[in-house]
Amino acid sequence: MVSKRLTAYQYLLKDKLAGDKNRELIALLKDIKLAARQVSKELNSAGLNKILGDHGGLKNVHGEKVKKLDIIANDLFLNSLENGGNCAGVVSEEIEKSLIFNNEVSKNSKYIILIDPLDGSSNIDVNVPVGTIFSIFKRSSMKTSISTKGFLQKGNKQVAAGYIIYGSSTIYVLTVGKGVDAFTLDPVVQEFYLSHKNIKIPKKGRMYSVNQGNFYEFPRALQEYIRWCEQEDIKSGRPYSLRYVGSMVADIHRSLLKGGLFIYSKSKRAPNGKLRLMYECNPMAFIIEQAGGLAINGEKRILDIVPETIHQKSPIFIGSAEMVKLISKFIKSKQFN
Ligand code: FBP
Repeated sequence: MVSKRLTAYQYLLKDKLAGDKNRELIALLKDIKLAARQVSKELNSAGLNKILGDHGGLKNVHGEKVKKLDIIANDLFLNSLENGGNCAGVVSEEIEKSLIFNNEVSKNSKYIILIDPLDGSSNIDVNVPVGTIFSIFKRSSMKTSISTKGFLQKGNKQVAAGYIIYGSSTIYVLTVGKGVDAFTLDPVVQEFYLSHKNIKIPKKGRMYSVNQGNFYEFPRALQEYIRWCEQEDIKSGRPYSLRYVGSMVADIHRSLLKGGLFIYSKSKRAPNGKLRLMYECNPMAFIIEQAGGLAINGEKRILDIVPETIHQKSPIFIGSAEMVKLISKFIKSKQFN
């Protein structure tokens, strides 16, 4: 019996990105899938190949220790994107400056990409799901060569965004602005097949996700929201369950499928939070909004933030629409600084 499953490529070609004008974007997404398969393979046997642990004492532009697998993932994505010839430049969490591809093919590409090659670094060595997050824009002009400024576009200008979660399965979640679909990697055929079509995030959930270890650093509005989640109230289904993996991709993926609210707030130690607007918050906000959820920074819609720098941070409250609306009420009515 021949399987009628559709690969990610076939599904996009037939459905979400039908038509010749999208061929270059489909090809760019293929380059991303190639690197994702390579990263998945490296992660699956990392313990056997001495690639766990820190990369010497190296620190990235955020002052965070860099893992060997951060570098391996970064190299695999850059290699596939540069040699694929379907993107003109990249901003990566692991590189301080933007990288412009000047080879004959790439320089005429109309797309640029911002990427977190391996999200959830603190979980890499302990076999807890980690991921890759990416955000794709069109170049603001084909007449001029691109510069770092060309990457500083509002999130509502994204043409595609996605993540790959390397967990018990390797799953690739994608939006091209027409809803959200997910594709699961068949490890034998090494192909991503459509497994979840037109995903809708539940309007309401019973799980909240926050690093509660920072509780006393949080604004009072958030402290009060967390206390509210813990209180017993049959009618509203409280107490809610606290679920925090510590990999944004894993915490967002659970919220997308089961409903819930993911929070990485500002705090006394981190006045702008920790997560990066351009390659963590923006792509996740585009995906969750396309699935029917919401994403704010505490004051405004993440996708409406005007970016100033490529590695800037932003607080984020993202997930089921009713839960984001409620925490937004807490923030408006209580002290949030
Ligand atoms: P990177 O690993 O890409 O730097 O990502 C940041 C991250 O690991 C997120 O995945 C996660 O949500 C958050 O940091 C966890 O931070 P903390 O340990 O402060 O709770």
